[in-house]
Amino acid sequence: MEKSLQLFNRASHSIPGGVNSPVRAFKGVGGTPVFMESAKGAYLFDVDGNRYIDYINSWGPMILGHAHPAVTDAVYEQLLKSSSFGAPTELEVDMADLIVKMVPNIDMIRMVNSGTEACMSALRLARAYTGKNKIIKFDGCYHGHADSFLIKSGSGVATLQIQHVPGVTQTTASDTLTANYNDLESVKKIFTEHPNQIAAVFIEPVAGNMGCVPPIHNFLQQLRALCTKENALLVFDEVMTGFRLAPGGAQELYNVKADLLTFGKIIGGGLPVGAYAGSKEIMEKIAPVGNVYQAGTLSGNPLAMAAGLAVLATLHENPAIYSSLETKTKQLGDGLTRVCKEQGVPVTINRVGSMLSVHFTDKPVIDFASAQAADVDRFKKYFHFMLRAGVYLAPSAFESWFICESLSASDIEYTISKTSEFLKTRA
Ligand code: KE4
Repeated sequence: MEKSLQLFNRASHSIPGGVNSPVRAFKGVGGTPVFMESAKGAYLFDVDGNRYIDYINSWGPMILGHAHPAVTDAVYEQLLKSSSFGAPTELEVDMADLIVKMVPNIDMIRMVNSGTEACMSALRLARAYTGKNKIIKFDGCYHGHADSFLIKSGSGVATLQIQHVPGVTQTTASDTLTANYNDLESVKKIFTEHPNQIAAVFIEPVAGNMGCVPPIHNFLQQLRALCTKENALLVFDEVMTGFRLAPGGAQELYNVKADLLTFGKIIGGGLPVGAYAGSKEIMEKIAPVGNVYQAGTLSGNPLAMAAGLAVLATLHENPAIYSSLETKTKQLGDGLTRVCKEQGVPVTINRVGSMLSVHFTDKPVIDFASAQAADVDRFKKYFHFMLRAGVYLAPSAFESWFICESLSASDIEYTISKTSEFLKTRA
């Protein structure tokens, strides 16, 4: 028996589902998860010595590729000085200053330990700042696993088809209202039905948790105007898009200013980091300046700051990385579209920057319903065909792929040719 399967069987006795995060369990595609041993650049190596071209990149953080020397050197050097102090460090100030410089429209930022914590904290802050309780999120968007966001969520909640997450009380759920992505009228309707009750609208400015679903023309701009008119905060969840779509994330790419932003993934360089940011006026409601309490033993952890700073500094000093990522991702998307067309297989490829997803449907995928309407069974077969071919895709039709800077033209061509082989099987 291969070592991955042995480890999975062992893990299943002491870890729920054998994994520490449900999306890793392959429930969205069937089979059992592959256990990884190491990674370098664009490649993963599993415990049985198999190599994979990696299109997950730890669900986004590894934008420079795995084990990038700038990151490994920085973390190793910091580790020798100890891994945590529980006291402020210069690294945290450098990190905050760099992010404030790179991201438009923010004065202050607070570090936490995950995207979930960032969104949970931004929610508490939005409620405190506005004095209102309800929020609007979008079907298929995922903002981490805090109770208030586990309503019609994407990512693993969608993959596992969990309609109502037990443990989330009806009281909590009643304060979260859901609209349809790219459908401004559905948002307006909620505001009309709940006058002066909405604290904030949370959105993934490019959705990555129902596959990659971009905003349609002007949607974000109109949402911005609506939130301003309704005195609700607009919160861009940039845990995925931050520092990936542009140095200044989706705010820069779409030239739309949110009131609060959440970050994660890339800013930790693969170590556990989240953050939330906004104007001085809003952020100084947070303790110890204001009374909105939020805390964390390992928030701003020096190892995580060292890793995150190494990645952000590399991106900041080499903006050409973004055009390189765009070129690679476009080459991949165009190639996949071409081979599907050659084989007469309907496909919609959604792509923004270095986020991409493949939907086997001839219809546009602009929201959660249209993502769900695609041929998910064909995606499952595609996933396993590519895995056997040494290509590691997102193990769910409701996830985005992430391209890293280490990905080579031959990796991309290999991915396209193996996709063509899969399509010829008529699976
Ligand atoms: P974390 O708590 O997983 O660090 O971040 C939550 C989160 C918040 N906002 C967005 C837009 C996100 O995509 C995420 C987490 N993304 C998933 C992948 N779709 C993480 C993978 C997992 O759950 O293991």
